[in-house]
Amino acid sequence: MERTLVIIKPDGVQRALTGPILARFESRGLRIAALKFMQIDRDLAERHYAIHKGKFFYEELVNYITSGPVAVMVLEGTEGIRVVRAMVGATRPHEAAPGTIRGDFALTGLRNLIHASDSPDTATAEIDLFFSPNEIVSYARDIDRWIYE
Ligand code: FUP
Repeated sequence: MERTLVIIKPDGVQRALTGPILARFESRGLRIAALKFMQIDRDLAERHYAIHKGKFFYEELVNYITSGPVAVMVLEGTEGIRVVRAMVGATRPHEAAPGTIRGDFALTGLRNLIHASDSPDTATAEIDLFFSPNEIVSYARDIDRWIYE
């Protein structure tokens, strides 16, 4: 079981795609371990995107992620980080393959709908940034025996 952090970005919320995107992850078999709806402030955005500080797109990126409410979640499953990244698709929406979330719902520029952790180290740090340990729930679902052999 691997946990990953997913953010449905302001364009995803504004376009009423929170439900459809979350449904894809649930249908795949991933389990929701934490979920909240919030507005990211500048301080949190700067910490989340610290790796991009100084890059030409940084200011726009921080402005975008703070521009409206987001849905933030921890998803878990086998190879969860890699599986979720594959479902999300390429960073640039116009390059994202059909069948991916970005390839099916996004078209251009920064409006790429969703963030997902890209490695185990990043996932741990990002989960820590958005959730305290007592907000993350460990549980089993009855359907898990039909998903996991
Ligand atoms: P991703 O992991 O696919 O969300 O992409 P990154 O974490 O590398 O980048 C975070 C955000 O920065 C992307 F959503 C879009 C933006 N970005 C650019 O605008 N230009 C770039 O060259 C790289 C990233």
